[in-house]
This record gives sequence, structure tokens and C-alpha cells, in this order.
Amino acid sequence: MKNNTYFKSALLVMTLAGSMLSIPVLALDGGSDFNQLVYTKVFKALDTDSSLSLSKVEVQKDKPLLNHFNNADKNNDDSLDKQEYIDFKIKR
Ligand SMILES: [Ca+2]
Ligand SMILES: [Ca+2]
Repeated sequence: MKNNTYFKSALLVMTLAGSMLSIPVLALDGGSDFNQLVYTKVFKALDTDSSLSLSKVEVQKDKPLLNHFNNADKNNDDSLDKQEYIDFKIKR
């Protein structure tokens, strides 16, 4: 039962990744509703002051995002709203 083994290891990876606040969706296609859901959760977790946007300070934990902050910030207001964040994550 190859599929079963795959499922178990995928679950393990997701559990590990989730505990590190990484993105546990590497095995899935980009742009799915499920990804949107996960990114929404991570967005809220990163948005420590609940301003519904991410400042550079708030994305310190996400180095790849921090490095591409200016690319992700489409309207150049020095913060990422949820849509900017999700668009950036889904494209990668
Ligand atoms: Ca914020
Ligand atoms: Ca912005």
C-alpha cells in the first residue's frame, strides 16, 4: 500500500512543519482553497498586533518573505495585507 505510506509521511511532514510555523502545504498544488485557508491562518499568526496587515517587523520569522518584502508589497505601503501575502505565497 504505497499510498498509505505516502499519506503517513505527508502527515508527519505537515505536523513537523506546522510546529515550526512553516507552510505545511509543500505536497499540494498552489492556489487551492486549502492553501488559502492555511495561509490565512499563518497570516493571522504572524499579524501579532491584529492590524490585518504585516509589517517588516512581523515577517522577521519568515525570512524568504522578508527578503522579498518589497516584491510582495504590491501597493508599496510598507505592509502586506492578506491578499498580498497569499498572492506571494501561492506564486512560490
Ligand atoms: Ca500587523
Ligand atoms: Ca501593501
